[in-house]
Amino acid sequence: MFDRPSAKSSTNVEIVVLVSIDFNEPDYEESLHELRQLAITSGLNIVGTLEGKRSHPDAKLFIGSGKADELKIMLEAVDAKLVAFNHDLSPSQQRNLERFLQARVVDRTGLILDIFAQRAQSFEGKLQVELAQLEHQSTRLVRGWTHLERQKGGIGVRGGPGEKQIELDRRMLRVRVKQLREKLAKLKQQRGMQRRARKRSNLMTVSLVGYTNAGKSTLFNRLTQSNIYAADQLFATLDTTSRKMYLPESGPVVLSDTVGFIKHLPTTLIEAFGATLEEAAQADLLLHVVDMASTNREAQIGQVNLVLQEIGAARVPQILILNQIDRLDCEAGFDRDEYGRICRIRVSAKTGAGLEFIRQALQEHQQYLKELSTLEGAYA
Ligand SMILES: Nc1nc2c(ncn2[C@@H]2O[C@H](COP(=O)(O)OP(=O)(O)OP(=O)(O)O)[C@@H](O)[C@H]2O)c(=O)[nH]1
Ligand SMILES: [Mg+2]
Repeated sequence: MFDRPSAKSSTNVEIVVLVSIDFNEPDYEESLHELRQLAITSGLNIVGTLEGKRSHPDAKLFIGSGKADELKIMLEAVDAKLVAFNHDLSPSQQRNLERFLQARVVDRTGLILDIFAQRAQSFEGKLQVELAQLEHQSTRLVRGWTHLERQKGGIGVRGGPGEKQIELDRRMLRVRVKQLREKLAKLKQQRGMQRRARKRSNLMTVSLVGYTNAGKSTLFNRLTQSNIYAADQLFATLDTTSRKMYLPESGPVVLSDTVGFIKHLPTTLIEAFGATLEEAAQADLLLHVVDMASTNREAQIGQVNLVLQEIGAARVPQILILNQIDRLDCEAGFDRDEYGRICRIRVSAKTGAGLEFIRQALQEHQQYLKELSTLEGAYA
């Protein structure tokens, strides 16, 4: 993986310069902060950040020729061979920049895909990431790779599982994409079968959804007494885990933890992760976990709802879980909506405060579903 000595710092970590342009967006600072986290999570060492303001991207070099000159000087000064943009670049912008800078350029999507490639654990997860990487890259294959000497890479930050593909022609790429799609379709079928079996057994299914790093896995562990990986990093979870959770009065429900969302979650990823994300679309109830202490929480809630819409989960009933209240001066508790249903719960997955309200809400929802099916039965 680490095969380019020129682009490493003394600690053997690849160094990167970040580029972020303010197009007058309200959450610009947050998105730059997020880019930093993405780069760090991806294992890169940030040695500089170039910022600028523009009204719109430059068609050829995205940042314009003046800024590109500045960037080139900066790269030479710190001897960096990798640049990460806080934006999505067109294939030709990426190509032009790489030629001009004599460095590799990744965009925001490329960085996210690189993290996913490093994190993928399950067979299905790996296939999904490879598909997303190939789809992101397929439009970029025409680039003249010779201008970057004989460096490897180009898919992801330093070449992920798809690295070998860059050498292949488009036709082989298409064959691989087709293969991956077929394999994933099979896995999707299996998932569907498992889901139907669960439905037959009448177990209520609940999915944890939310912005990355909100605390979904920590909450999942608490509620199901499990010990899955939770960490202070973006996209700690990629694979869906489902466990039974026992409610004191009404017995088991199935709780699923899954991949977190982020602003501009690449559409290639949403497509590739379709089967995993479908878990949420098919659930009886969503627990939308929010980091209540984040200054950007309203925007994050909006982003998550957008993705839910895209994956067809917008109509699944949702309870907002305002997590991490221990970081604020806030009491655990809940609110009900105009129909008397619990719609918002304030908890701390870390201390366990308020978890009884989640159990109560699940119990009430289960009761509600039972009444609904009795009613449907009566009118059938
Ligand atoms: N203070 C505090 N920290 C929390 C709480 N819940 C989670 N965390 C921390 O937040 C970080 C992220 O938690 P995770 O459970 O991995 O978050 P996630 O939503 O599963 O994140 P991804 O899988 O990366 O999308 C970890 O360092 C947790 O320890 C909480 O209630 N209070
Ligand atoms: Mg997680």
